[in-house]
Amino acid sequence: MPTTQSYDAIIVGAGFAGLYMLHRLRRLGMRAQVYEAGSDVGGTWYWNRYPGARCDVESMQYSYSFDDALQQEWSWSERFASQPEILRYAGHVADRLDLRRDIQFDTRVTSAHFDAKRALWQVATDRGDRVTARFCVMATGCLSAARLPEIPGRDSFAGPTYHTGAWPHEGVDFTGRRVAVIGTGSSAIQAIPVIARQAAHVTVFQRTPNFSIPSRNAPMDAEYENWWKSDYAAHRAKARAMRTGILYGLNDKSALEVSEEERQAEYERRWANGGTAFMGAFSDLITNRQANDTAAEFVRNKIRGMVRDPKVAEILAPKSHPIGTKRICVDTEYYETFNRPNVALVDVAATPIEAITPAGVRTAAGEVAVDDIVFATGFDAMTGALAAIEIRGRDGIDLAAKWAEGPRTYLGLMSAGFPNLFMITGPGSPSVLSNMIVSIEQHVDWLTDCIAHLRARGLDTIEPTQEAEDGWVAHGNEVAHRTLYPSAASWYMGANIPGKPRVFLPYIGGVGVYREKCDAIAAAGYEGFRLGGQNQAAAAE
Ligand code: NA7
Repeated sequence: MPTTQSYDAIIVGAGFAGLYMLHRLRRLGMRAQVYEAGSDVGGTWYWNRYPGARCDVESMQYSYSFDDALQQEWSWSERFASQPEILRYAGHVADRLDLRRDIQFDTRVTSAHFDAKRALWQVATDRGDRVTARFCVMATGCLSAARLPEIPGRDSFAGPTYHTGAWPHEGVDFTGRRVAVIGTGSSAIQAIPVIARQAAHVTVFQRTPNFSIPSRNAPMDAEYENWWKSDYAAHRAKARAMRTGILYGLNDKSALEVSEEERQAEYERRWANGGTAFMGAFSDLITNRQANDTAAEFVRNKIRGMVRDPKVAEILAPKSHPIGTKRICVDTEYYETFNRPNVALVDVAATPIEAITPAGVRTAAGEVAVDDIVFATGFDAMTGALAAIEIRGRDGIDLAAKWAEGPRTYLGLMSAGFPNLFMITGPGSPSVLSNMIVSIEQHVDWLTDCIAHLRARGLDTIEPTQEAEDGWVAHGNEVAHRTLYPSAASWYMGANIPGKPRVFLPYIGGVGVYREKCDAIAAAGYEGFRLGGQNQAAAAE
């Protein structure tokens, strides 16, 4: 039934960000309502149910830290948690904190308009809800707008098609079937080995090869779990100060200052240990091309060693971007999968996909007949979910229009002209370059303190000044261009979406540094923000 209600806050999304936000706002005594498009909590982990889906941050670190009893009582079964286990964890948290009663599922927010006279957000949903709230929190996720490529004939395919980011809940049985997988990003790299073990045949269509590090996933080591749990608070505190919000060994030496022998030994050690910590092997891998080349060549040689057919190995070995400048992948037997007799690789860079036909995929080299197509083609990252909602701030200004040349935010938390509209892990914050849960907790905590600050002073609104926003955008660009990241055509740069402006979307200054900046800004009375009462809000209209 449609409702007409007013709340203190509307939260859009019931992933890890929305769940924690709801919890914190309730603790402030606020009435918050969550709208969630899915039928249950979990966000990314609700939608991405493809075979092999797994987190590439270690499970002991990919969990909430705000509640010690919660982190002590929960046990992860593996070093890297699988999607079903993370989804169970999200459900457990929702039950434990009794969150579901304030979440309306199967409901998409369609618009959010700011009423400057009343300093209220008017929010509408696809279920006919029309509600108002002082605060509107976009907990919509960075990688939640799944994207299908514009390939001619895409909808003419006669068989079933799937997107990794919107996988059927009942699962898919590929037994005896010929499957095409389009894309070789993190999702494909996790899914391909699992699908290949089941399907009759898999053809992988690769446009850009990616660097992937073996996960060395294993059942949880009891001693390791105990090490974390025996001093969780201290370990978490260290993680929060790290560049990525993940506690792992960072070498502060340059790759170029050590001998070839020491360099190779360091790479070997990290390769054997597995996971994204590989990129911490030396301090300058993301800032110095020559240093980066040594790591990239190490991984290329590993690929050459794992893949039996030298031609296939060369196609799989990335050469067009520095390692780490596209999201580094973590896998279980990805490269080895190409040694299987039932797996074929098509180099789409050499022979582009021309069309999808009723029978399969046609490239410049010919048609490959398949029964199923898996699109592992990614997301409209960081801005896609926000752009899908009609968001209008002061004077009817449209957020998507304001961001036509790229997102503009202050701290990745707010955008000028949109009072009381908050983004959790928005563009301009470390977000996807970090352990998402660490960044989510930091934003939610900061935001909760900010709202408490306003309430304690009888203030109604907060919004960034134009100068503060311009300064933050300039700073974000400046820091990004000190690294090798902008040189890759990645989704970090918006390069995977035709027509999307090429702007480096997340903030690369590091989680620890960023947290200090946010805290200093709050301590200085929310420097760079304009705080106001209702009258000021109306006067500024
Ligand atoms: P990604 O990393 O964006 O990967 C998408 C893949 O799909 C990538 O290999 C693309 O190649 C490929 N792609 C996209 N469009 C096409 C067309 N038209 N033809 C051929 N290939 C195409 O998405 P994922 O879901 O794997 O991972 C997203 C993030 O989720 C991941 O980084 C983790 O943070 C979790 P391209 O590189 O653009 O040439």
